[in-house]
Amino acid sequence: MTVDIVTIFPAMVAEPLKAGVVGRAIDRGLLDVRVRDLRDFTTDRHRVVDDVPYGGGPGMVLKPDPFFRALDAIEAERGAPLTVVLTSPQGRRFTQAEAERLSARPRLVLLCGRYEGFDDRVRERVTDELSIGDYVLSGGELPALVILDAVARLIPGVVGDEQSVAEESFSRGLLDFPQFTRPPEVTVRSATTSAERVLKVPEVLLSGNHAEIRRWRKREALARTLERRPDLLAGAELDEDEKQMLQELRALQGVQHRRMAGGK
Ligand code: 9D3
Repeated sequence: MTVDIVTIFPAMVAEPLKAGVVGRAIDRGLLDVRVRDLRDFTTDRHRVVDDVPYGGGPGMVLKPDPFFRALDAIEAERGAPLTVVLTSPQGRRFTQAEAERLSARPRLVLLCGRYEGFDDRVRERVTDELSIGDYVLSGGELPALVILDAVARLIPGVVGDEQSVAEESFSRGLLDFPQFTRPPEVTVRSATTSAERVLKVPEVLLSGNHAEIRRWRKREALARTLERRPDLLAGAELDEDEKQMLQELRALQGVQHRRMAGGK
């Protein structure tokens, strides 16, 4: 897959690309990423990328023509068709399903916004407009990195088996089960009372009984999802065993809630 990131702050995205899963995918030739400075596609002496909004108002707007020239250059180099993603607060929410869709595209372009946004005519060459969530950022560079990270790990060979197994629970629509590693006991001091407590790893994980461990993990993943993200359960793919467990957990949770509320 080829990815081109167009930004007025190339340094903001270049460094993070070298680290972790994405960096390794690039080193191994599974991913070909180029960061392009929008200013390189201006034609004036001062390399101006922004201008005042027509109709007045505060702030600046990114000019359309540097984007058009950047897209022409990318298409000449990479070929057509391009999947052109505009990062913007007005976009559809970026989800795992969107990441899966984009990971099947051979040529991706990520356009990063700044200031008050883009001249609306840029959208003429955009195939997808995406937001990463309902909070205000100062530009599209971090969203572009978020999108690339989520997409890259879905490219075959980028992430080893072990992580794809761990990811199963999320793509199935559940939160992860709790994880533990050595040592089997740790002493912690409570943040609030300063009292010392010895925290043990759940017995079942030390038992070596793998069937029992699998069931425990299923149940914990379901319990956490029910507690923290019940909205996910509507879209989750559950087997019969899990549906049964969920019923039990719901009954239990009902009891706990009535207790907490001090109901009679
Ligand atoms: C909707 C807010 N706009 C009206 C005043 C101003 C504005 C705020 C932030 C315009 C652009 C930006 C920069 N943000 C992005 O480019 C952006 C973004 C975000 O802020 N949150 C979540 N996802 C994204 S994707 C791109």
